[in-house]
Amino acid sequence: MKQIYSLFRTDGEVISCDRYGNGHINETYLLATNREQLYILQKLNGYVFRDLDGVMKNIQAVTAHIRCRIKPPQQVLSLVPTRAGECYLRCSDGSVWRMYDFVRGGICLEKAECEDDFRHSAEAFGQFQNQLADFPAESLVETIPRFHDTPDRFRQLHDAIAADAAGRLAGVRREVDGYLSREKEAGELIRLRDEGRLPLRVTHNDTKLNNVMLDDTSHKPLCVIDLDTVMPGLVANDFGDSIRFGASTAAEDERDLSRVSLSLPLFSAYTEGFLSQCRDRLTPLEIETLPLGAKLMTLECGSRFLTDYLNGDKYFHTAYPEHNLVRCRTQLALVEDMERKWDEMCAIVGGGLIN
Ligand code: ADP
Ligand code: GN1
Ligand code: MG
Repeated sequence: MKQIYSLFRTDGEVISCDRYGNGHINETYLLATNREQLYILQKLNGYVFRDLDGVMKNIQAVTAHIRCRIKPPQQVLSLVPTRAGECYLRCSDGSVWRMYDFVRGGICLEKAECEDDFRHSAEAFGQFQNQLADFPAESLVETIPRFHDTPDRFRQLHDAIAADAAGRLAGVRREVDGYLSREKEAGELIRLRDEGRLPLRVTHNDTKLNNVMLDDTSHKPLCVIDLDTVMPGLVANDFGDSIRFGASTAAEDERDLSRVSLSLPLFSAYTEGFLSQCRDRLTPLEIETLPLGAKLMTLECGSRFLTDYLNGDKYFHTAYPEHNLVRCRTQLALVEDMERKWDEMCAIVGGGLIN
């Protein structure tokens, strides 16, 4: 690793470099120097992101835009340049590395410790929406084409079923049926977008709780991180992915499905925090479709886990062979619970029915 990190402009000599965090995509390391500086070093995932130069251009532009709009103590990700003055390093083997200042005084939670934690994460993503409201969306590179095109995700699931590349299909018929029986609903948000009824905005697209840092003492919003997927998208999807991950009563990879359900108090806290920051910017239909975002992002993410399981775990980092299967089961259980609690979810958000 030394030959990598020594090419960045760190303050002081690096004295430790250890794997860090729980992301499913990049390879993340925490670096400490003899001057007590901390840095995050990441090897970008070139299988997931085909245009790494585009990813880094987006991040540079978006962080520069946010930097002018935040109020202390809030922070924004800050790239550490290479000694050659570039914002990332491309090695001779094609791998791409970047370094960030470590966001001090912050924590990333895997699970909200209380409703207020979750409300604060919602405020962070609601503010993020505001900070980028006047960003020129057309200048952004689409870092993963059709990232939240849920019908396209189902097409990928069909391809994986047809190929059965890892020979795992026979063992997952029940899960396949669970997802395919909901395929019809998958296109609802895309349809409203294509009909011009839902606007495209600059969205984060990966709004998991561990992609936001909260102040480590007050737990107030501190910094939105993991900006690799900032692209034009739908607000309902940003809202929905947060709910999928953070309003579940169990971890994304819980094996005991009886522990998986949607917490309505957490759903309510997130709705309140998110809308407190950006309600005025949203159209009535955008607000009305927030629960649909929660259901479809959960359905979509689960179908992606199932697809990756069938493909032989090529996309998401896994810790054991059934990891993606376990994840796809929790997502399906969560969708089922959202279906049971649908009326309550809609009542919390407070909208009529979509036609
Ligand atoms: P992935 O795409 O793999 O999820 P992330 O960019 O989210 O990668 O980073 C993984 C984890 O590393 C985060 O969840 C967070 O805990 C930590 N992390 C990333 N960037 C920073 C930073 N600048 N300061 C502190 N922690 C960070
Ligand atoms: C990945 O990078 P990370 O771990 O924050 C994935 C998301 C999924 C999530 C599921 C670029 O997020 O889309 O919802 O895993 N990110 C990418 O936990 O595919
Ligand atoms: Mg992440």
